[in-house]
Amino acid sequence: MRAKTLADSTKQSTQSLYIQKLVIAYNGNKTTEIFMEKVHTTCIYCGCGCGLFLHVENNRVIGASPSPLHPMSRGRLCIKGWLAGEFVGHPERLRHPLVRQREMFVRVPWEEALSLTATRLKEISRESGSESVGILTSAKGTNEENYLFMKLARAGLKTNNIDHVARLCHAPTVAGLGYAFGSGAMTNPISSLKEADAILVVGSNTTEQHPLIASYILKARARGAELIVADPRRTQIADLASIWLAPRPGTDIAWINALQNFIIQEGLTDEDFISTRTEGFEAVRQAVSVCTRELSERVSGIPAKDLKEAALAFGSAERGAVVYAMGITQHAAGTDNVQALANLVLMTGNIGREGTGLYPLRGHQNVQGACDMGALPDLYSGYQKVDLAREKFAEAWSTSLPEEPGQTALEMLESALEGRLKGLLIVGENPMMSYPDRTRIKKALEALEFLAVCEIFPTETTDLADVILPAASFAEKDGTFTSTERRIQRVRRAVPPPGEARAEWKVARDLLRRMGVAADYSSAADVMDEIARVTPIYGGVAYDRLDLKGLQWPCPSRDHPGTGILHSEKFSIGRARFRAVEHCEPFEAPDEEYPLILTTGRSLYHFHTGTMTRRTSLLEREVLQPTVEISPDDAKRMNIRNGQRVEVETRRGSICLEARVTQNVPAGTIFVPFHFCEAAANALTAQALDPKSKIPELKASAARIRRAKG
Ligand SMILES: Nc1nc2c(c(=O)[nH]1)N[C@H]1C(S)=C(S)[C@@H](COP(=O)(O)OP(=O)(O)OC[C@H]3O[C@@H](n4cnc5c(=O)[nH]c(N)nc54)[C@H](O)[C@@H]3O)O[C@H]1N2
Ligand SMILES: Nc1nc2c(c(=O)[nH]1)N[C@H]1C(S)=C(S)[C@@H](COP(=O)(O)OP(=O)(O)OC[C@H]3O[C@@H](n4cnc5c(=O)[nH]c(N)nc54)[C@H](O)[C@@H]3O)O[C@H]1N2
Ligand code: SF4
Ligand SMILES: [Mo]
Repeated sequence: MRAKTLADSTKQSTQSLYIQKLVIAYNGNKTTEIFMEKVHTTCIYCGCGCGLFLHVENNRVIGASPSPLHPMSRGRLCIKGWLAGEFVGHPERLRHPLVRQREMFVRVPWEEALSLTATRLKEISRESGSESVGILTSAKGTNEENYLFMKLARAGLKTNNIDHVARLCHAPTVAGLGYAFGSGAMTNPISSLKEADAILVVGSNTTEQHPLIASYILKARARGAELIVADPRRTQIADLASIWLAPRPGTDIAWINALQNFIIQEGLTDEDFISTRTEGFEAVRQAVSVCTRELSERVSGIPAKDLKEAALAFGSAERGAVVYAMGITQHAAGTDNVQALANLVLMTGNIGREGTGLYPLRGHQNVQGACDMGALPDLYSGYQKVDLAREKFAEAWSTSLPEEPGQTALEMLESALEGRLKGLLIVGENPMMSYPDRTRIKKALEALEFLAVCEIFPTETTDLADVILPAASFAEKDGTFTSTERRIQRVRRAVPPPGEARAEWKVARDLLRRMGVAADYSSAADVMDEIARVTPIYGGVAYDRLDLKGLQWPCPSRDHPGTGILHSEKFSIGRARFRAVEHCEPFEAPDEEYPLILTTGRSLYHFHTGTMTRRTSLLEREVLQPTVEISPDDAKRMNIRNGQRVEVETRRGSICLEARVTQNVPAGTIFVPFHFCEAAANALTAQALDPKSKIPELKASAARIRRAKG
């Protein structure tokens, strides 16, 4: 008998766009039926926000595949997306609530863990004041979770001490573009990039960190668009560029101002746009008039002729777009860096049209959403200021709310060191690995009287907790994520959580109730309904509207289709604001003792502190061990060979790892990714903060390197 092909024997038993049930009947000697389900959801890793299906068999995730109809990813995923399901079923998942008893973690019922968390935080707040407690919430969590933890801090604990890793990421964007445009969000949809005639990419390793966004940039490049990349390292996107500018880390304002000066001199500004849609240009014109290309060359190391070429290419483009990420924001001058780029797109009139715009690439898959939900010490959901919106929220939640803005993430930990902050709840962050100056962070967390951590895996941070609350992962709960293009998309429960692990919207709800705040939610959709009621930019969002495409905010009402391009007619603040900025040296300049600049970041295969990607076999196989990138010149001078073990040291600490000698970093700069606990980059970094946004300078520290002993 002819063996049946898979096609013969595959029946689609139900077919909806979101959940496809397949019955595969294998017809060999006997018939075996396998039930497989494909559940449509959103990738857990980066801010691109690709759509994918999780494949489920016997209540286990067995794989993932791209969503062909997704408006941005269109049937494509990067390698992390294809493997996004693997960590879900990992045997090390946290399965039960745990409480520390005499240096041991002991399993306790949920009731006990929740009551202990609520009681301890409330007790501390009663005894030492509400500013002695705080919450760090998660850019890995859903919007609904972030909203409820924001509510828990404000309504439950009566504090505005609520923040999350956006503080280490795009806080300068929220502050800088909030001032310049009235909104810190990406101005255009990702797809708009393919229509640009010139794209300037600054401090973004786009092909590795935002692969799907890179695909749109490369589409424009293939069409003949100019691609200018400014990165001290020769990244893949720098390699593909028409012009590569390699500034010394921490010198971007110097060259961006000089670029603007040349654009102004050449008459390449958009005078009409400047006069009708902006204010404050004259001050910028004056400030940059002294920034010559020669001066920029001395400060940044970028040859004057390359800068001229870049200025002509960008300035003469009909549609110019500017893309940036951590190379711009993670500096003590982060907010000024962002403003410098805002000045550039404003003076060239590159805003509000297809193919133009300013693209801050949000990192975590839901860091945009966590900010939108008001997991920030000075803002409620939808960027409503604490002082202006307090009464509105007090009425909506039928409770009293705190007046003073709270502390930012690093300020909270600094308060802990000083004994002022005593109780902390951390939801889905791993500060022991991701925050700068690890020794100091450890001291701060150890100084707390009470620390609760809600996580999916044991981490360096859960090690220090008094209570560990096991969370459901993205594959095990309902909710929404908002991607970097402001696209609010569904996350769907595909499998049950392991053991007793729970979706955090339930955890937050139960903590709210224990603190006497009404929390009447029976599903994540109920939470979204409340978000929509109190958050004008999410006003028209409801689960029944979030089909395969999601919705881009602002979406103020049920009949509003969502917004692709922002600021097309006018800015929410009326006119956009120029602000003059000037270069100042990074907090820690290299010197005789520490002659190199250490810059830190990421690689394609791993995500941050590695909790998920280092539990994904194919990804872990790609990068066998941590390395420090060093230029051939420096390596020769310091007698270091490729593959040798070296010690990298700063004034904060030292780590040992393998040297990778490469032309891709310039002489004088070394690069270490922060994924690896065995060589934690944040043992080296400092807590030098940008005064405007309180982001730490993670991209420039003075360092030295030598062959490791033994
Ligand atoms: N694979 C993977 N993807 C990710 C992540 C991950 O961990 N792994 N994380 C996500 C998150 S949260 C984020 S925020 C993004 C980050 O995405 P990116 O910001 O693209 O990544 P980074 O490696 O932090 O830094 C980007 C580049 O900045 C350059 N740089 C350093 N200093 C300077 C400087 O002073 N000036 C300029 N012009 N450039 C400089 C570095 O050489 C580096 O190539 O990635 C997201 N995507
Ligand atoms: N030196 C240096 N340091 C940096 C940076 C840098 O470039 N250089 N970049 C900074 C930036 S941009 C960022 S965004 C931060 C990232 O810093 P973090 O956000 O602290 O890093 P992650 O490893 O992504 O931590 C997220 C945690 O959430 C957990 N998790 C995943 N899903 C869930 C869930 O559904 N629920 C719960 N409760 N937990 C979950 C994961 O296991 C993981 O431990 O690092 C910052 N630190
Ligand atoms: S590009 Fe980002 S969102 Fe898309 S599959 Fe890769 S990690 Fe996931
Ligand atoms: Mo980030």
